[in-house]
Amino acid sequence: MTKFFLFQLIVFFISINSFAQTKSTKIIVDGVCMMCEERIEKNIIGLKGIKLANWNLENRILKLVYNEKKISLDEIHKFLASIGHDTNKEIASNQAYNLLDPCCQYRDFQVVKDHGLDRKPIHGSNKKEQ
Ligand SMILES: [Cu+2]
Repeated sequence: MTKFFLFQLIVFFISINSFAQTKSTKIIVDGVCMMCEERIEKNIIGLKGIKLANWNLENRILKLVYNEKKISLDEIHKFLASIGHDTNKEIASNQAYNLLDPCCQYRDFQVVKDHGLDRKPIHGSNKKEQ
């Protein structure tokens, strides 16, 4: 009986501890279409420590639940930039950006317009706007 109680107590503290390491956050990630959504969500969910990922095309907000002991917010931003998507903290290199499908080129004014969207990219101004 005492042993069982001790066991329960240990299980209780382990679950409290892993709960405390779980954080939720919102990151702005640039993109224009369903292909972007799939690329963002499928790649980020594959990372160790990411528990939930949901990107919204309308407001460009990526909702995340992650384990801060396994991955940092900084690493998440850098990873998103590495797959070609600008975030509110990290800008994708031209090399990574250029690997995106032509229809996903969210820095291009015409591409954004073709998706029925009326907005500027998170970073800088649209390429062909001037
Ligand atoms: Cu896309």
